Amino acid sequence: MPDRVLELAIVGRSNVGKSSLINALANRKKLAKTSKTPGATQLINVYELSPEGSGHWLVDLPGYGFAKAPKQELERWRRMIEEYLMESKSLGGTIVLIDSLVGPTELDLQMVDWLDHIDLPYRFVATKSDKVRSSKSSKRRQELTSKLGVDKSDVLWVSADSGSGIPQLRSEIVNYFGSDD
Ligand SMILES: Nc1nc2c(ncn2[C@@H]2O[C@H](COP(=O)(O)OP(=O)(O)OP(=O)(O)O)[C@@H](O)[C@H]2O)c(=O)[nH]1
Ligand SMILES: [Mg+2]
Repeated sequence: MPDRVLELAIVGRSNVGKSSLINALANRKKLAKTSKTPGATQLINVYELSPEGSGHWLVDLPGYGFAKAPKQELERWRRMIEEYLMESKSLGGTIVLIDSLVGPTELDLQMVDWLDHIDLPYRFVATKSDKVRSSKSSKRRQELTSKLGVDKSDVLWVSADSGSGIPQLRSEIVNYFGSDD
């Protein structure tokens, strides 16, 4: 391990597109395992930004929510995610993913409350923007931001499939890590 590490974790409901987003950011197809079936990511996976040894880590977490797993497994994941978010000393912030089409779920709102409670900063990113028809886009964006209780400009809309919004998110991430130097 490098002497000093700074982490940025990707948080969100199972199937919201966390692992796909990491692949899009890295411009790789199969770096992080993705799946149509919720529960693809079952461990905490760490991706280091270049150069090797930079200590700048993007962290892919298992998702909360409707993963088709035995109750005991779900509970184990929940504890793993919560313990990681609470206890990692080098975690500086999170990206909270919200599905553009589904909008914030009860569990998403609970997670945000909890992040506020433990005082961990977050950035909202809405995933799968390609799935929202352009005629519905402005209404959908308004609904999503008002449910989150934030301004329009507080949510970045991205699509891992079309690549829309990815360059902006990539540059925000570079800035986040850059401010560490
Ligand atoms: N249309 C569309 N589908 C997407 C996009 N991003 C992810 N998906 C699909 O959504 C499904 C779930 O994606 P994952 O990246 O595995 O989701 P995850 O959040 O990592 O899921 P867990 O690991 O189970 O927590 C897959 O079938 C992806 O192909 C996107 O931008 N657009
Ligand atoms: Mg995943």
